[in-house]
Amino acid sequence: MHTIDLRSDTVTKPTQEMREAMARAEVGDDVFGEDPTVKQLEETAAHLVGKEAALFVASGTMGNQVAVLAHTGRGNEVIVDAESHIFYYEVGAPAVLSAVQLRPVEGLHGPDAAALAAGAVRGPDIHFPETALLCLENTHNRRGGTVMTPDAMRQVYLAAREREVAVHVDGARIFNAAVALGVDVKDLTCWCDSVMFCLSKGLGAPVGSILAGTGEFIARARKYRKLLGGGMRQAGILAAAGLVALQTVDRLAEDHAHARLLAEALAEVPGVAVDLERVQTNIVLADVAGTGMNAAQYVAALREKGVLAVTFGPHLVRFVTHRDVTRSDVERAAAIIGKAGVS
Ligand code: TLP
Repeated sequence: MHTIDLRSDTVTKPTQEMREAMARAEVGDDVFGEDPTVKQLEETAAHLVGKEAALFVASGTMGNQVAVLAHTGRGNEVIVDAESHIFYYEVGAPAVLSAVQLRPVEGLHGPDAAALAAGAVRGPDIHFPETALLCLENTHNRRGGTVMTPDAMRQVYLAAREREVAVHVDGARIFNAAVALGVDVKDLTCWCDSVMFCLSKGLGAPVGSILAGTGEFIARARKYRKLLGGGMRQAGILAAAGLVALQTVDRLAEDHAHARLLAEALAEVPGVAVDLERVQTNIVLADVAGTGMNAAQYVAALREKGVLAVTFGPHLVRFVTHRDVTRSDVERAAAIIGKAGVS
């Protein structure tokens, strides 16, 4: 019996179609601007999210950090949600690379986001750092894959713009948000100055993310990517898979249906609490405190039975659905989780 890997949507393997596209890809030296496949991916991606230009980067983390570098100056402050990936999971990179200070704000992903954003922007006091940037995350990973609506993003964007603060969106899973909301992704990305999205998560490419924004911003970002050692040469090999990945956006609805199925089954397990309202895309967070196990013990018990998940807090476990888990895998995982030893 094969293991059902629900640790992340990053674990998907490239499809046959991607491998064939990679093998066929026309390539060149992208640092010289000569890789036609990378160019095609960047143009396609920019068009898709309604921005002037885009940059192919090695990872979501690199995309976010290049954005922070390009939007800020030394000593600036960057407003982020207190549970954001940029604050929580990027190894403190804004401090190391951009020499900026992060201002984690609780609730920046919630209904009061615009007011909180407005309140967090610093005034002219001599003691204060200058606020240069505000980052949103959509969907929000640590908040269970929950979506931010176009209207909520618009309000934050307007509040920031009024105060001359740029907005970057960590849209690692922005297409999950668009599909869940039933909107064009542009209805979300029009409310920001720059957006990063990942090709290597739900879209299934082996490697890579996109940073998009104005032409001038992307020109600066390109230089910062080089500074970070992210100038890749015959990267068309990777971009080719990214182009195939971009054609699979609609399939994400399937992952969302699978997550719901799993969440509903988990919610029935004694001792496990799932907030079903927050299961909006492909992520399920389960609080296992009531089982008498902590998250690490629970994850270890699941692993024994062939289901992989990750800890997300002392008692919080995260499950993520993706292309490489089928409906019957999810049903089997649900049955395993419901059984003694793990409940
Ligand atoms: N998230 C990973 C881990 O780092 C937690 C995952 O398994 O979910 N923004 C968001 C919202 C993300 O969830 C991630 C990856 C990134 C950025 C970074 O992308 P990569 O892993 O490509 O650097």
